[in-house]
Amino acid sequence: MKHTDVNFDTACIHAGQEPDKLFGGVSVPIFQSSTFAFEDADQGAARFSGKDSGYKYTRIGNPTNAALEGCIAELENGTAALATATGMAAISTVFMTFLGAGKHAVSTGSVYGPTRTLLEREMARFGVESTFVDSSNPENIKAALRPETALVYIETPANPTLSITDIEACAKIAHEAGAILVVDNTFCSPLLQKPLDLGADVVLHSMTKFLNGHSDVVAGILVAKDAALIKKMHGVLCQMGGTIDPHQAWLVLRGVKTLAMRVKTAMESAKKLASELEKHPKIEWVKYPGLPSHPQYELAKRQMSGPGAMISFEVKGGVAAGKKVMDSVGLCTLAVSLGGIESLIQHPASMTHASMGPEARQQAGITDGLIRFSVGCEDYEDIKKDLFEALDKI
Ligand code: LCS
Repeated sequence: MKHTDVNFDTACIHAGQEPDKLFGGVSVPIFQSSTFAFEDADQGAARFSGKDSGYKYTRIGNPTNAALEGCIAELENGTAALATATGMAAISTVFMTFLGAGKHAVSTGSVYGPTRTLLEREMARFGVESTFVDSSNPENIKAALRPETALVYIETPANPTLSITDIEACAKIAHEAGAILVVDNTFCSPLLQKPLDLGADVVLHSMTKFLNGHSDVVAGILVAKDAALIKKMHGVLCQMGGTIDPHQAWLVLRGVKTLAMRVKTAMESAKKLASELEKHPKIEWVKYPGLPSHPQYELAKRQMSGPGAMISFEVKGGVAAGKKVMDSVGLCTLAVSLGGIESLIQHPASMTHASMGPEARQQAGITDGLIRFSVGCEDYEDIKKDLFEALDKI
């Protein structure tokens, strides 16, 4: 049953899932099996030749993984999806599928640190060239295109600058140049942004974040409207080996059931916290897509159905003062990652984006004093009290 005729919150609970055919279990069973028995040798051969679509080996496909893929494909308004062991496994699969010696990629400069490092260092070893631009102005992407550009990669809102990129404009630019547009939708989740509807060819997530939402799983996913793109990436993933484990897939399925309520709760707190922070005397600046002071506030309103739960800010007194805040929080946890039910605070320049190096960070607008706050689902007053008491310690 497709769930396209129900509201998003309902689809989070049901999409891709039917009661189990054997016993009627309401929760999708965890098929914790690496391999699947064939009735006879002919059936085994038919499965490997593709004549029989039954399961054969979990690196290639598994029913629990398929339920999760069906669920996220529906939530993103795609037709097919491919779940991966981590978000980086999804990103490396898309790069290994659509890039190769002599090809060129254009990417948002401010992306998750290892994504940039993967393109800049590892893909470069295989003859792939990459150009990083401030994609908040799509003209910068256009200017960086080359005849050999095969892939345009954007992250919006970007980690950790929260810069916003116009997906529709980038899709047009990429397609005119014969390239595909890949969008990392991790910061929004499909509740707030649907890149495939805006023309993106592939949307991906670190499901470690909002989709799973409980800081207890690492996982990733790729989604497309064109199932042929997913088939191509599936072929590469099967050789590369970054398949998700079925137990992990089941945990994400369970997490997704509460996606809409978690993101809405965290976002309501983030909206209040961002405007309170902006007024606070010890704050230098706040970047949050829901504040009119955000440089792409109008675009964010148009492209996203809500401003999300991620806030970046800098305190007066720079890095030393920022460290004092991070060392002083109690309820909020000093840890990387984001999108969990717990509020998390971290320092990108020395943590998530340290691998980029100072020059790339400066070019991407990631200042040394930037603090990233992932607003969780704790009571708003408790979050505010904890953070504001930490600010008082400066
Ligand atoms: N894309 C984005 C936007 C991310 O923030 C991350 C991880 C990834 C992809 C990679 O996903 P993973 O392989 O970790 O599942 N971001 C992290 C962060 O900001 N702090 O810790 C991890």
